[in-house]
Amino acid sequence: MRIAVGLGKQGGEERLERQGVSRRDFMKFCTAIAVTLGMGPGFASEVAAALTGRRTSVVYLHAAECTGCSEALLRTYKPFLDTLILDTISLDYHETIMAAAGEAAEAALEAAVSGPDGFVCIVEGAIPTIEDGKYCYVGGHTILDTCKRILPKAKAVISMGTCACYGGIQAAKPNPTQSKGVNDCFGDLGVKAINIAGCPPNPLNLVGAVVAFLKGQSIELDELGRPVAFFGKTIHDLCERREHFDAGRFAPSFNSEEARKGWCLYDLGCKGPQTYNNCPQVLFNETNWPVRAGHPCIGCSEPNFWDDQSPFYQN
Ligand code: FSX
Ligand code: SF4
Ligand code: F3S
Repeated sequence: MRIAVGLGKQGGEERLERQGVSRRDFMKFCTAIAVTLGMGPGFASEVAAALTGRRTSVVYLHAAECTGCSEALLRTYKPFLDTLILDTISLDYHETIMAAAGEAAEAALEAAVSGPDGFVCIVEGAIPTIEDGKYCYVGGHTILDTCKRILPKAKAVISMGTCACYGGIQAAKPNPTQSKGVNDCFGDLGVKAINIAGCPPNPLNLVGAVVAFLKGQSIELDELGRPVAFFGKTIHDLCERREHFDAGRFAPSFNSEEARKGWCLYDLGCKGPQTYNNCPQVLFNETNWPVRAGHPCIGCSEPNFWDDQSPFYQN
């Protein structure tokens, strides 16, 4: 089946076709991204054109983290993001999913960051800084040094996940490795990363930011560096249990009939009122989000949430 979304033969049309991604699935995905960006479903073809135009080199660096961000990215949607990103954007370096290893991987990184057309850099994980960053080595270099060398050269830097944005669990007290987020660490080198917060973040928010960049669209950020289009409202304001909160109907326990009936989880520890993210609108895996599944929001898109928002549960 052909993918006719108004792009040149050099674009993603043939690449997606080769991967067996149908036009219908691809356009469904583009509609979801357009809606995530707040552009409305009518802009799906613009999103498609951005994603299937000239390939943009993307370098994805792993620092100190659990790899949950990449796991979320790889399992999210149809067409699966690895197909889309590997074949549409040019993901030239990603330690978890690239075939190359050892010196070949190092060479791929060097080639990507010295190409004539520049590159976008995505960072996942926090940057350990104590003792010259020796608690996170990749390929014989500390991630601290690698980021210092690479990030200032990138056309755009995106922090994927709360660890890269603000330090995450690595920076939780007592933060033995003195881990920091990307902007904290490299702001004085002129790095201004877009923060796609969440632990893990929603992959559609990452793709939305990449699409906005490819389209040359300006991305409005809040004071914590997060795109307002994705992080402009609280979980509480978007929550489907909200009418129960407003009516004073609070579930008394996780295993209660009231919790199953959709009553509010505030008394069980929900941090939705102080957490900015679009989970209720965007969902994970087209399926669900924590509060609908009966789990309180733990505030995972906020700085220092491991310290500041815990205890996560009350009973
Ligand atoms: Fe894990 Fe990513 Fe959390 Fe951090 O996620 S899901 S610990 S934000 O860097 O891999
Ligand atoms: Fe707000 Fe949480 Fe209750 Fe939803 S479950 S209405 S986010 S307090
Ligand atoms: Fe995180 Fe709360 Fe969403 S815990 S995934 S911001 S519902």
